[in-house]
Amino acid sequence: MNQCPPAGDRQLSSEAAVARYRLHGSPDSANLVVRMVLEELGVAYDYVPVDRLTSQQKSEAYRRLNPQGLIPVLEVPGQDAPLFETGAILLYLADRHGALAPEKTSSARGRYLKWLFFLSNTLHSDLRISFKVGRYLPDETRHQLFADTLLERISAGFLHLEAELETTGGPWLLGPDFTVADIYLAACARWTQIYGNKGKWDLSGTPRLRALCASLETRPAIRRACDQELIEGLPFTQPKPVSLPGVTG
Ligand SMILES: N[C@@H](CCC(=O)N[C@@H](CS)C(=O)NCC(=O)O)C(=O)O
Repeated sequence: MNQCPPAGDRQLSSEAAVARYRLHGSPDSANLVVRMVLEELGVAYDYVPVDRLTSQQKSEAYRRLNPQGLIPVLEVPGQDAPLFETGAILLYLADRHGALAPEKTSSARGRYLKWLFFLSNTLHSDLRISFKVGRYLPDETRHQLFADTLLERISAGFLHLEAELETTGGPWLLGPDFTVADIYLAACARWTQIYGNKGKWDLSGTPRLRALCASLETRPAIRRACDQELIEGLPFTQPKPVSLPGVTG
Protein backbone atom coordinates (compact mmCIF):
# COMPACT_ATOMS: atom_id res chain seq x y z
CA MET A 1 0.00 0.00 0.00
CA ASN A 2 3.03 2.25 0.01
CA GLN A 3 2.58 5.18 -2.29
CA CYS A 4 5.39 7.67 -2.40
CA PRO A 5 4.33 11.30 -2.37
CA PRO A 6 5.27 13.47 -5.33
CA ALA A 7 8.76 14.96 -4.98
CA GLY A 8 7.47 18.44 -4.18
CA ASP A 9 5.54 17.07 -1.20
CA ARG A 10 8.53 15.50 0.52
CA GLN A 11 9.20 18.15 3.13
CA LEU A 12 10.15 16.60 6.43
CA SER A 13 8.03 18.90 8.48
CA SER A 14 4.32 18.84 7.86
CA GLU A 15 2.72 21.27 10.25
CA ALA A 16 -0.67 20.97 8.62
CA ALA A 17 -2.93 18.04 9.48
CA VAL A 18 -2.20 15.07 7.25
CA ALA A 19 -4.85 13.38 5.11
CA ARG A 20 -3.31 9.95 5.49
CA TYR A 21 -0.51 8.23 7.35
CA ARG A 22 3.02 9.51 6.70
CA LEU A 23 5.80 7.21 7.84
CA HIS A 24 9.24 8.79 8.20
CA GLY A 25 12.08 6.30 8.05
CA SER A 26 15.30 4.93 6.66
CA PRO A 27 15.91 1.39 5.33
CA ASP A 28 15.90 -1.30 8.02
CA SER A 29 15.57 1.17 10.89
CA ALA A 30 12.79 0.89 13.47
CA ASN A 31 10.33 2.14 10.83
CA LEU A 32 10.57 -1.43 9.46
CA VAL A 33 8.32 -2.56 12.33
CA VAL A 34 5.77 0.17 11.69
CA ARG A 35 5.81 -0.49 7.95
CA MET A 36 5.18 -4.22 8.47
CA VAL A 37 2.20 -3.34 10.66
CA LEU A 38 0.81 -0.81 8.15
CA GLU A 39 1.16 -3.37 5.37
CA GLU A 40 -0.53 -6.06 7.48
CA LEU A 41 -3.37 -3.64 8.22
CA GLY A 42 -3.66 -2.86 4.51
CA VAL A 43 -3.93 0.88 5.06
CA ALA A 44 -2.64 3.53 2.66
CA TYR A 45 0.36 5.55 3.74
CA ASP A 46 3.05 7.78 2.32
CA TYR A 47 6.68 7.05 3.06
CA VAL A 48 9.03 9.95 3.70
CA PRO A 49 12.70 8.93 3.45
CA VAL A 50 15.06 10.27 6.12
CA ASP A 51 18.71 10.37 5.07
CA ARG A 52 20.71 8.96 7.97
CA LEU A 53 23.99 9.48 6.13
CA THR A 54 23.56 13.23 6.47
CA SER A 55 21.87 12.84 9.90
CA GLN A 56 18.68 14.35 8.57
CA GLN A 57 16.93 12.97 11.66
CA LYS A 58 18.84 15.55 13.72
CA SER A 59 17.74 18.51 11.56
CA GLU A 60 15.55 21.24 12.96
CA ALA A 61 12.74 20.26 10.61
CA TYR A 62 12.80 16.62 11.70
CA ARG A 63 13.07 17.53 15.38
CA ARG A 64 9.76 19.33 15.01
CA LEU A 65 8.32 15.87 14.40
CA ASN A 66 10.38 14.10 17.08
CA PRO A 67 12.49 16.26 19.41
CA GLN A 68 14.77 13.27 20.09
CA GLY A 69 15.84 13.23 16.44
CA LEU A 70 15.06 9.52 16.17
CA ILE A 71 13.34 7.37 13.56
CA PRO A 72 10.51 6.46 13.13
CA VAL A 73 7.81 9.08 13.16
CA LEU A 74 4.26 8.41 12.05
CA GLU A 75 2.00 11.32 11.21
CA VAL A 76 -1.58 10.27 11.70
CA PRO A 77 -4.75 11.76 10.22
CA GLY A 78 -6.86 13.30 12.96
CA GLN A 79 -4.07 13.39 15.58
CA ASP A 80 -2.90 16.73 16.90
CA ALA A 81 0.79 15.72 16.94
CA PRO A 82 3.10 13.28 15.15
CA LEU A 83 3.66 9.95 16.91
CA PHE A 84 7.08 8.62 17.86
CA GLU A 85 8.25 5.59 19.89
CA THR A 86 7.73 2.35 17.98
CA GLY A 87 5.82 0.62 20.78
CA ALA A 88 3.36 3.51 21.14
CA ILE A 89 2.82 3.63 17.38
CA LEU A 90 2.03 -0.10 17.28
CA LEU A 91 -0.36 0.13 20.21
CA TYR A 92 -2.08 3.11 18.60
CA LEU A 93 -2.43 1.48 15.15
CA ALA A 94 -3.73 -1.83 16.49
CA ASP A 95 -6.34 -0.06 18.60
CA ARG A 96 -7.35 2.36 15.87
CA HIS A 97 -7.87 -0.40 13.31
CA GLY A 98 -9.20 -3.02 15.73
CA ALA A 99 -6.70 -5.59 14.46
CA LEU A 100 -3.43 -7.33 15.36
CA ALA A 101 -4.14 -7.14 19.10
CA PRO A 102 -6.54 -8.70 21.58
CA GLU A 103 -9.61 -6.56 22.22
CA LYS A 104 -9.61 -4.41 25.35
CA THR A 105 -12.00 -6.82 27.08
CA SER A 106 -10.07 -9.95 26.08
CA SER A 107 -8.48 -12.06 28.81
CA ALA A 108 -5.24 -11.93 26.78
CA ARG A 109 -5.11 -8.09 26.78
CA GLY A 110 -2.85 -7.83 29.82
CA ARG A 111 -0.46 -10.41 28.46
CA TYR A 112 -0.33 -8.57 25.15
CA LEU A 113 0.48 -5.25 26.81
CA LYS A 114 3.06 -6.87 29.06
CA TRP A 115 5.01 -8.33 26.16
CA LEU A 116 4.62 -5.28 23.95
CA PHE A 117 6.09 -3.10 26.67
CA PHE A 118 8.80 -5.67 27.37
CA LEU A 119 9.79 -5.53 23.70
CA SER A 120 9.80 -1.76 23.63
CA ASN A 121 11.18 -0.89 27.07
CA THR A 122 13.65 -3.70 27.55
CA LEU A 123 14.61 -5.77 24.51
CA HIS A 124 14.62 -3.08 21.82
CA SER A 125 16.03 -0.58 24.26
CA ASP A 126 18.98 -2.81 25.24
CA LEU A 127 19.54 -3.62 21.59
CA ARG A 128 19.78 -0.04 20.43
CA ILE A 129 22.12 0.83 23.30
CA SER A 130 24.33 -2.14 22.33
CA PHE A 131 24.63 -0.68 18.81
CA LYS A 132 25.87 2.68 20.12
CA VAL A 133 27.60 1.99 23.42
CA GLY A 134 29.82 5.05 22.97
CA ARG A 135 26.79 7.27 23.50
CA TYR A 136 26.28 5.82 26.96
CA LEU A 137 29.82 5.15 28.19
CA PRO A 138 32.70 7.51 27.40
CA ASP A 139 35.41 5.03 28.50
CA GLU A 140 36.35 3.33 25.23
CA THR A 141 38.27 0.56 26.95
CA ARG A 142 35.00 -0.75 28.36
CA HIS A 143 32.87 -0.58 25.23
CA GLN A 144 33.21 -4.26 24.34
CA LEU A 145 32.48 -5.35 27.90
CA PHE A 146 29.39 -3.14 27.96
CA ALA A 147 28.18 -4.42 24.58
CA ASP A 148 28.72 -8.04 25.65
CA THR A 149 26.87 -7.44 28.91
CA LEU A 150 23.95 -5.98 26.96
CA LEU A 151 23.97 -8.96 24.61
CA GLU A 152 23.65 -11.27 27.63
CA ARG A 153 20.56 -9.31 28.67
CA ILE A 154 19.21 -9.43 25.11
CA SER A 155 19.80 -13.21 24.87
CA ALA A 156 17.99 -13.66 28.19
CA GLY A 157 15.15 -11.54 26.79
CA PHE A 158 14.78 -13.85 23.80
CA LEU A 159 14.72 -16.83 26.17
CA HIS A 160 11.81 -15.20 28.03
CA LEU A 161 9.96 -14.94 24.71
CA GLU A 162 10.84 -18.56 23.91
CA ALA A 163 9.43 -19.65 27.27
CA GLU A 164 6.21 -17.73 26.61
CA LEU A 165 5.88 -19.47 23.23
CA GLU A 166 6.33 -22.79 24.99
CA THR A 167 3.60 -21.87 27.49
CA THR A 168 1.11 -20.64 24.89
CA GLY A 169 1.96 -23.40 22.40
CA GLY A 170 2.37 -20.82 19.62
CA PRO A 171 2.38 -20.40 16.75
CA TRP A 172 2.38 -16.74 17.81
CA LEU A 173 3.58 -15.21 21.04
CA LEU A 174 0.10 -15.01 22.56
CA GLY A 175 -0.95 -18.39 21.14
CA PRO A 176 -3.34 -18.58 18.17
CA ASP A 177 -3.68 -14.83 17.67
CA PHE A 178 -1.18 -12.93 15.54
CA THR A 179 -0.38 -9.51 17.01
CA VAL A 180 1.92 -6.55 16.51
CA ALA A 181 4.15 -8.07 19.22
CA ASP A 182 5.08 -10.90 16.82
CA ILE A 183 6.17 -8.37 14.23
CA TYR A 184 8.16 -6.34 16.74
CA LEU A 185 9.99 -9.36 18.18
CA ALA A 186 10.94 -10.70 14.73
CA ALA A 187 12.49 -7.34 13.81
CA CYS A 188 14.48 -7.36 17.06
CA ALA A 189 15.67 -10.92 16.26
CA ARG A 190 16.71 -9.72 12.79
CA TRP A 191 18.72 -6.76 14.02
CA THR A 192 20.39 -8.77 16.81
CA GLN A 193 21.75 -11.22 14.27
CA ILE A 194 23.21 -8.74 11.81
CA TYR A 195 24.02 -5.38 13.37
CA GLY A 196 26.39 -4.61 16.23
CA ASN A 197 26.41 -8.09 17.74
CA LYS A 198 26.86 -9.91 14.42
CA GLY A 199 27.85 -13.57 14.77
CA LYS A 200 27.26 -13.63 18.53
CA TRP A 201 23.59 -14.61 18.66
CA ASP A 202 21.25 -16.52 16.39
CA LEU A 203 17.94 -18.35 16.52
CA SER A 204 19.43 -21.81 17.11
CA GLY A 205 18.84 -21.59 20.87
CA THR A 206 15.21 -20.49 20.47
CA PRO A 207 13.50 -22.98 18.10
CA ARG A 208 9.96 -21.74 18.80
CA LEU A 209 10.99 -18.21 18.08
CA ARG A 210 12.67 -19.44 14.92
CA ALA A 211 9.43 -21.13 13.79
CA LEU A 212 7.50 -17.92 14.47
CA CYS A 213 10.02 -15.95 12.39
CA ALA A 214 9.81 -18.51 9.57
CA SER A 215 5.99 -18.22 9.49
CA LEU A 216 6.15 -14.47 9.56
CA GLU A 217 8.45 -14.20 6.58
CA THR A 218 6.00 -16.12 4.37
CA ARG A 219 3.28 -13.50 4.82
CA PRO A 220 2.78 -11.33 1.71
CA ALA A 221 2.42 -8.11 3.72
CA ILE A 222 5.69 -8.77 5.54
CA ARG A 223 7.49 -9.55 2.29
CA ARG A 224 6.12 -6.36 0.76
CA ALA A 225 7.32 -4.29 3.69
CA CYS A 226 10.77 -5.91 3.58
CA ASP A 227 11.07 -5.27 -0.17
CA GLN A 228 10.29 -1.62 0.40
CA GLU A 229 12.92 -1.50 3.15
CA LEU A 230 15.48 -2.89 0.65
CA ILE A 231 15.80 -6.10 2.67
CA GLU A 232 16.79 -9.08 0.54
CA GLY A 233 16.20 -12.79 1.14
CA LEU A 234 14.69 -14.21 4.31
CA PRO A 235 14.57 -11.27 6.70
CA PHE A 236 14.45 -13.10 10.03
CA THR A 237 15.77 -16.64 9.68
CA GLN A 238 18.61 -15.86 7.28
CA PRO A 239 18.99 -12.12 7.64
CA LYS A 240 21.42 -10.08 5.60
CA PRO A 241 22.24 -6.47 6.41
CA VAL A 242 20.97 -3.83 4.05
CA SER A 243 23.98 -2.74 2.06
CA LEU A 244 23.59 1.00 2.26
CA PRO A 245 25.90 3.39 4.07
CA GLY A 246 24.36 4.74 7.26
CA VAL A 247 22.30 1.61 8.11
CA THR A 248 21.51 0.99 11.05
CA GLY A 249 21.55 1.42 14.83
N1 LIG B 1 12.77 4.20 21.42
C1 LIG B 1 12.77 4.57 20.03
C2 LIG B 1 14.12 4.26 19.44
C3 LIG B 1 14.24 4.75 18.04
C4 LIG B 1 15.66 4.62 17.51
O1 LIG B 1 16.62 4.39 18.24
N2 LIG B 1 15.79 4.81 16.22
C5 LIG B 1 17.08 4.70 15.57
C6 LIG B 1 16.92 3.90 14.28
S1 LIG B 1 16.50 2.23 14.58
C7 LIG B 1 17.56 6.07 15.16
O2 LIG B 1 16.78 6.96 14.90
N3 LIG B 1 18.89 6.21 15.08
C8 LIG B 1 19.48 7.41 14.59
C9 LIG B 1 20.17 8.19 15.64
O3 LIG B 1 20.35 7.67 16.76
O4 LIG B 1 20.54 9.31 15.35
C10 LIG B 1 11.66 3.83 19.29
O5 LIG B 1 11.31 2.73 19.71
O6 LIG B 1 11.13 4.35 18.31
